[in-house]
Amino acid sequence: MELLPDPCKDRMVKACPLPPHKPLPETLMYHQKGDEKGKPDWKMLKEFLLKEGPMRKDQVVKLLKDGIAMLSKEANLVKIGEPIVIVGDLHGQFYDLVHMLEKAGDPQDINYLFLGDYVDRGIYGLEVVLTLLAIKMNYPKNVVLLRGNHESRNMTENFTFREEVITRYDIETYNLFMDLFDSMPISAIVDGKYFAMHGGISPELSKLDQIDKINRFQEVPLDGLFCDLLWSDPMADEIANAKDYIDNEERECSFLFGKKPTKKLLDQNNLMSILRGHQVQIEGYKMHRWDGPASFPYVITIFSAPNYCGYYENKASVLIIDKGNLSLKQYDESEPPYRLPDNMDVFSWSIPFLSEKVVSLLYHIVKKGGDDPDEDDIDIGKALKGGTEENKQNRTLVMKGKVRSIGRMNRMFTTLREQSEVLLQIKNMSPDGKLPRGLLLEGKPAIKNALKQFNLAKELDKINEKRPRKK
Ligand SMILES: [Mn+2]
Repeated sequence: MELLPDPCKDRMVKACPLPPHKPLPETLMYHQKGDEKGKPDWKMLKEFLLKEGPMRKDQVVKLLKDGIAMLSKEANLVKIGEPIVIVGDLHGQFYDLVHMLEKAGDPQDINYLFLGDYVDRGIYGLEVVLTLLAIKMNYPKNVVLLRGNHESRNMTENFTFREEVITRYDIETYNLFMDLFDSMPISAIVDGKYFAMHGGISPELSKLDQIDKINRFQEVPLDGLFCDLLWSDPMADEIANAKDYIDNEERECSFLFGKKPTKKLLDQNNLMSILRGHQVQIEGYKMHRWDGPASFPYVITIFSAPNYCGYYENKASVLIIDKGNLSLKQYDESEPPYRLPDNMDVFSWSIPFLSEKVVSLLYHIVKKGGDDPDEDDIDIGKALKGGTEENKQNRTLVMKGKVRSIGRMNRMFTTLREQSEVLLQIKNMSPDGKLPRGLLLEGKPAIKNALKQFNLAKELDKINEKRPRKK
């Protein structure tokens, strides 16, 4: 393994391999012989992308076009059997996806159902989608990629994925990603017993065959059955028994669904439970047991992005169904090796250091000798007036004034640098890059308790759960 050069012997991460500088040749990206000939070598591609290897535009375009052709053939409601791993929201956290795949099992041995929200928030949406496509191309019947509410123009424009694709490629590539999202199926039946989708059920849904009548090859509508399947949420346990459906105020679209309509739909279609993602959970999952703590859950929420947005400190999990048994696999976050704190670019990261050093250099040049400018009470006004006979003395005073302001600037830069990592972290959570108001004044939240941190993150991030208004 070729490692990054370390001429000063001070590299922090010594085991960091050299990122590939050339795209993967076609002969390595695609299997060349046997039954797999012509299919993407997804393990090779995954390893290459893990090292932050670059892909040419035509390689991305080919994967997307083949993906669109493959996904377009599927029904709106796909059927898949067990043993199976069910994966919730990933949100561009590619290193966590790879870690999960290692933990949960090779797709050649076990089926996979992904519940959507592959992109936005995290910065590796492209890697997540392309790797999942490459896996599905190898096992088209054993891997299902459902569409989440973030797989849409509306969401990717308001969050980060559109920018991610346009920065790395162009608008044409972005439009192909959108065509791919339009072709993703919207729900699944697992093992004939579980009804899976990204969001939840809809007041418009009574029979499952209604789903296959939807025209899914379009942007997710603002209301109706298609919208609800990707956007609705289950009610909080305390109120789930009281109401059927109520408006989903947190999302500003779709509904919250309660126990009665859920039970009715499950009973009528001979199903056990609803499996869905869409909501971050501190343990990576939630069992919505609306008949009491010992009962079988009506709904299971699965969330598979650990330490969501780098701030929630939540665990992630996947649900495994094998021989009729349900089990959960939990995992923590994996650090991307090539990233500066909070995905800062090298300029934003280093400018505070640079300014601090330059100012401190200036301070020492101007200061001359050993006197501390803060100790003297300098009358700058008098110094600036400067009569001719006092000229020499006044020049010294002016100089001292300058030294003192540089000293102040120096301290400001130090504070700025110390605070900038924390502030950037919080800034990354809001899609428009704006800081939540009031937070700057409070400074760094000195919270160590994970639950408190989780609840704080959820509260600050609430605005991002809403459906963005049309521009
Ligand atoms: Mn979602």
